[in-house]
Parts: sequence; structure tokens; C-alpha cells
Amino acid sequence: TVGKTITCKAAVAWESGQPLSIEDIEVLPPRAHEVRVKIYYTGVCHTDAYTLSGKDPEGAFPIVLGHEGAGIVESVGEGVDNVKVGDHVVALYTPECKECKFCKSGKTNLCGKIRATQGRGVMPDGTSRFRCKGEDLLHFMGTSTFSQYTVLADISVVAITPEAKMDRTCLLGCGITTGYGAAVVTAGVEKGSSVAVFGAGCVGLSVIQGAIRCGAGRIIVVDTNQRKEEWAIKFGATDFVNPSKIDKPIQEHLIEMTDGGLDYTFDCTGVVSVMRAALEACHKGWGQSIVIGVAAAGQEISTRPFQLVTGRVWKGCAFGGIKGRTQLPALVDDYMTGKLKVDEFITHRENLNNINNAFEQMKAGDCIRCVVDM
Ligand code: NAD
Ligand code: AHE
Ligand code: ZN
Repeated sequence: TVGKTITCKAAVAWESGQPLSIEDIEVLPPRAHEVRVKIYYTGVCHTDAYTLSGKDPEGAFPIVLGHEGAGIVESVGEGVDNVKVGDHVVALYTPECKECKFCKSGKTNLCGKIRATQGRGVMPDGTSRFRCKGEDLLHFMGTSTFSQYTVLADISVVAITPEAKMDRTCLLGCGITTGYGAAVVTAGVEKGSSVAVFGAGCVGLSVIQGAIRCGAGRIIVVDTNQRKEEWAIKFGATDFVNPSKIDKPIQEHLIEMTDGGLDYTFDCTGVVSVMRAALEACHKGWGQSIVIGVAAAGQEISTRPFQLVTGRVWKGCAFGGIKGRTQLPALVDDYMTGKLKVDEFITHRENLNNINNAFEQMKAGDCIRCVVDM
């Protein structure tokens, strides 16, 4: 079936550092192996703000941002067989083709199939499906969920149970899954082990729930925002440390607290000095530090190589190491059966018209996630 172009509202980022503007945009029909989705809800992640700020080396404008979305398939292009019209789906910025070297490796959730075009802000055939005022708009992370309709590669969507509310499942498209997966899949936290989580935003709080699921013993949360203590404890952390209230480097303090360091540490801040502290807070011989935070262009990490020579491991992950098409439906089921917290992360709600408020709330420091009703 040949679809028609749809005109709808979208939040367009015309240039970096400026608020988004709500525009009528045209969304072209999906081509072969593409899916057009009506987005009902989207979360706003720190990474959207990061790209909007102009600090993302891959960020280009004008663009439709957003990568934490849930919706319903409106139409499909030729050759699409993994989803059908009417399916409830979550957008996957980490796609899963199940055929490439990466997908077949069994070692990573990163998929290579469309990464190059996704990074350039276009569909796999090299063109855009968005038009506004006679201009093409770029896609973002293969998802562009800040539009009432978006077009994605078929490998960038996963169908989930329609019984799960979309204002909740959208958050499984990034923040919650990322933190949970980093603890459960990437680190493989063991029963009784000690964990430190740097940064108690959506990602960090979800690392806590992953660590608890794995049976971690002590879970220490480190955040410079004192108001995050209450959040950390509510999610099950055993300790909270505000590094601005101690008189020595945070890694030294943590090593003293834990008789030699942590089994696992997680950076959920994107600050490179924090990444170093997280690595150096690991226990000699086996401690592992997982980098989740996204740092600005030009930023680099460093430590004494001796830290690694003496057995600490530095690694990182995107989307928690979770394979979206294979593993996300089970996470939704975990949510439905009360094994995975999602509702608790929603602190704010906005309509598309006021999406810029979500960016303000993020900066203010009391927002875990704002869900935008499209
Ligand atoms: P957020 O802004 O809600 O949370 C960050 C937290 O870090 C805040 O509570 C803040 O107070 C704290 N913080 C800032 N500086 C600190 C410091 N020096 N020491 C201790 N705490 C500090 O962000 P979020 O949405 O939870 O995302 C966290 C990071 O993860 C961001 O960098 C985001 O871009 C990145 N991210 C990565 C992935 C991935 O797949 N790798 C996915 C989602 C988000
Ligand atoms: N484009 C940035 C990197 C941004 C980045 O690392 N993104 C993560 C997801 S963050 C979600 O909130 C990611 O998926 N990384 C793996 C990948 O293939 O992009 C830059 O620095 O160039
Ligand atoms: Zn994100």
C-alpha cells in the first residue's frame, strides 16, 4: 500500500542552544523496511538536551530530537514483517537487525546495520522523511520521537503488549532500560557485591534497581545534589554521599567506607572527572567501572595505567547492553508484574506545546523524568 504524507505537529530544533519550536511538519510515508509510528508519549532524556546544546559532535540542525518514545504503528513499508499496523511499539535508538557482525557476535547489543546513516540524521537510504517550510529536517538517533508521527527503520522498533500504558513504556526506550541493563547485563552484578552509583538521575536510579535485582549488598549513591538523597534511599540505596560535603577526593572516601573499594561502580553523570573517580573507587584486583554518561565533544578520560595493571576494569555501554527486539518485551512484562519500577520515575508531565518546560525542569534538578503527551 502506498501511504500518504501526514501533516502533524513536531518540536523542531532549528539551531543549537535555542528552544524547540512547535511546527506543522510533513511526514512522508515509510519506504521499504520502514515503519511510520504515531507517537503518543515521549520522555525527555539528558541526551536530548546535550545534543540541543551543540556539544554533540554528531549533532546537526535542523533536527527533530527525541529518542524515548512509545506509539502505535500507523503504516509500514514494503518488506516489513516484524511489526504490523496497530502494534504498540517502543522506539529503539539501538536497533537490532539480528544479521550483522555485531548482532551475531553474542558480545554486544550495538548493531552495525544502520549506524552510519543514523549518525548522519537520515534514513538508511540516505534521505529524510521530514519536511518543514520547504526544508528537510534531520532525524535523531533513528527515532525522532518529538513528532506526532515519525518514521523509523523496521529494526528500530519492537512490539510490546498493548496492555502496558504508553506513558510508562516510553521510558523503557532509554533511561530506565539503560541503568537497569548496565547493572544486570553489562556489569553482571553478583549477589552480595558492593556497588557505587555516581549520579542519581533516571539512569542512576535504575542502576540501583538493577543492582537490587541482582542481589547486591551495599549500594552507595554519590550525587552533588543533596536533594537526591531521598530519591536514592527510596529506590533502595543503602548509603548516600554528597562529594561536596567531604574534605577528600570521593574515591578515597569510598575506599575507606568499603575496606578497599567497590566491586562495581557506574558513572551516570557524563562528567569525565567523575568517571575517573568511579574507576579509582573500584577494588584492586577485580573492581569494574561502567561508563554510561555521555561527555561533550573534546572531553577525554584519564587515570594512571597502574589502576588497570592492578586489576580494575573500565568499560561502558549504550542502552544498558540490552538488545531491544530480543529483550525489551520481557522488561515490559517485568513492569506489568511489578518487578520493574517505572511509574516512580515520572515527576513531571507536559503537553507537546510546552515541551521546552521539560528542558527547564531537567536543569532545575528536581526532575527525574518528564513525560510529554504528544
Ligand atoms: P540526569 O541529569 O537526570 O542525572 C545526572 C545526575 O548526576 C544528577 O542527579 C546530578 O545532580 C548528578 N551529578 C552531576 N554532576 C555530578 C558530580 N560531579 N558528582 C556526582 N553527581 C553529579 O541525567 P540522566 O538522564 O540520568 O542521564 C545521565 C547520563 O547518562 C547523561 O550523561 C546522559 O546523557 C547519559 N545517558 C547515557 C545512555 C547510554 O546509553 N550510555 C543512556 C541514557 C543517558
Ligand atoms: N553522538 C555522541 C554520542 C552519544 C552517545 O553515546 N549516545 C549513546 C546513547 S545516549 C542515550 O541517551 C549511544 O547509543 N551510543 C552508542 C552509539 O552508537 O551512538 C558523540 O559523542 O558522538
Ligand atoms: Zn537517552
